Amino acid sequence: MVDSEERIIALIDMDCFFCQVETREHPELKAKPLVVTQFNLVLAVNYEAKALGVTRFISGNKAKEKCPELEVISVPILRGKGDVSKYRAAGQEVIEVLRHHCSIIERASVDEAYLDITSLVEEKIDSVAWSSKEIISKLNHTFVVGYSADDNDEETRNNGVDRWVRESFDDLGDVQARKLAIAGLIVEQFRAEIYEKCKFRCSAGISYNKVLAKLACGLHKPNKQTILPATGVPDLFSSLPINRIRSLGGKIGKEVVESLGCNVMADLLKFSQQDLQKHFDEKTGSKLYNIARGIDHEQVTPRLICKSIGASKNFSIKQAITDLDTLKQWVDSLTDDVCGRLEQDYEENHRRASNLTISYQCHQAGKNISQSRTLPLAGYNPERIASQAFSIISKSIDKPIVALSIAGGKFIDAQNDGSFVNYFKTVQKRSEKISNSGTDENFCPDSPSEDRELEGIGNIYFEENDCEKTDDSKVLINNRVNVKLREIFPDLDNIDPVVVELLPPELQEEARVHLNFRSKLSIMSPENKIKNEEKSKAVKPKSSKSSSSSSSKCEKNQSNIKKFFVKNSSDSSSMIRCCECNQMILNEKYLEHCDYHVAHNLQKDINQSLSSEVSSGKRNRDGGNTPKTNKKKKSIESYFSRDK
Ligand code: TTP
Ligand code: CA
Ligand code: CA
Repeated sequence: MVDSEERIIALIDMDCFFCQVETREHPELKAKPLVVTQFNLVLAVNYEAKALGVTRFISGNKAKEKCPELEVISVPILRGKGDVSKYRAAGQEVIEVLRHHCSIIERASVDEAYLDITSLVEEKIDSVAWSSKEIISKLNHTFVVGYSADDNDEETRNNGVDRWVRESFDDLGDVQARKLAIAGLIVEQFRAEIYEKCKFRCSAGISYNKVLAKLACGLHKPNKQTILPATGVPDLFSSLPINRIRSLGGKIGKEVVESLGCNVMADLLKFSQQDLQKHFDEKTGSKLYNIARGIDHEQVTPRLICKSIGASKNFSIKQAITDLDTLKQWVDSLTDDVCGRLEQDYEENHRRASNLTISYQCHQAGKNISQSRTLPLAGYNPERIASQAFSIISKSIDKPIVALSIAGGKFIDAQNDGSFVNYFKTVQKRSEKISNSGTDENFCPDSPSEDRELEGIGNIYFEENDCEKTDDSKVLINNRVNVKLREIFPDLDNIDPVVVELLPPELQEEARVHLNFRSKLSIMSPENKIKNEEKSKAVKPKSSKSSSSSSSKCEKNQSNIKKFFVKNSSDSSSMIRCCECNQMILNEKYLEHCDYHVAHNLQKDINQSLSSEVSSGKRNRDGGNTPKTNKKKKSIESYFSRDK
């Protein structure tokens, strides 16, 4: 990789993207003021509407009040949520164009990508003896920071570019500046080709690193590009608000402003690296120190597909979820959505998510409190995922729930794992009975990803902002191993059906042979899963002795599974850290390891609910106390019966 000081990076961002996608689909909208809304909230505003004072994140009605001739198009709605698949696909068309020219592309959101064009520039600069005149004539949509004032006319823009190119290419000129000029030509070509092939206009920023390229891109829009040379940085930073910098739009930026008293980027220059490291942490301190000087070492990491796939839904306080039935409907809907997309991703990209992140926000004391939990993900079974999500989120149902999100992430290669989706895939989709009444604000679950913090926005970015690396060296191969049943259940006469259900199909098959009771076999069919769980709950505690002996057997089985799946070797090349127990697990055993946790947790849940039912006297279905009918007191398990 090139030394960070010598890189040439471009950021290409589509102009008013959703509006352009809609206009391409409906050419009659061309040149008319247009907004794209989701649940009546304006997400995208075209430049004709912007000129008439329409802004983002207001209601469609308010936008119409401001501009009565405004065209309003709504994002398609699927299962009560905005369906952004067509915009995502349109973004991918642009990436396909760029891929023909550049191999280092990092898709950073639904409509933008970073490109490391250093080697393209080096080839081009040496290919001919460039004349300043020729370069100037080709940089016909380009601004140069420090040479073209902010809101200038075409003549001043052109004069600025002229002056900068001549200075850069004269005898005393700086070689890095010359490279930037050639980069400008390359990006002008890219943008023209994007328009030719996709009919989308875009803007671009060109500089030495990602932070500066991103910043530059926003300086002149639409259909323009901006070069930010090193000489332009000090002047620009002298008046640039802190939050205009990528990664300083969120918490860190706020702290820089509030506790360090910095308003513009140049204010940060008075702090030493040590000061900043002391105030923040070592990494953040040196990052801030560098950024204040226009330095950023972050590489453009080639990745074209998203790093996590999620579905989320926000609710206004008025529409917040306050009962388990509604919660279950939404959890089901989001899970179906995520599983469908994960399955599609599996087909397209031959990878599978190994982590499941369940996030939600509760409204309490006037504030939205975020909660998030990451679990190992053993398969794309909506029933199981919904069950896990529901049991986690339902614990907070005593407070209004204003945001939900379910996402699969930490993808691993699944080239040779054809059975994965088929095995875990559900055969039956849940009903689609969610009403279309929510207001999607912009819930973006807390995420360590810098990009998320800086964009600080909605559902789309939730899944697009950080994208999966396509670096082959990082791809892990996942082969399912043939585990021997006896290694999991040393006593084959005492196989726990709950654990069996979570084993790979070939082992389930074998286990069936050992299970004595036909009725127990039905626990493995999803339709009968809940009924059987309930049956086993009702049967097991009859004698406290048998219950405890069965649970100790189960623990023994589980500890055997655990021993089997946790590798002793220190070779970490093909290992994954389990987010549940933090142990390094052989990649090929990861699926089975996840199953172990799911089995273990399920067993724990069942044991807990049994013991609480026993102690509260509520367990006995045949003749004991009738369970209360109060909605909120329904058991979590009861929500997973299919005929609900
Ligand atoms: P942006 O690139 O932020 O905006 P834009 O392309 O509409 O306008 P600009 O010309 O200023 O670049 O977002 C890209 C698309 O993502 C946007 O068209 C709509 C969508 N979007 C959301 O769905 N939710 C959000 O919170 C934001 C900010 C954008
Ligand atoms: Ca954009
Ligand atoms: Ca964008």
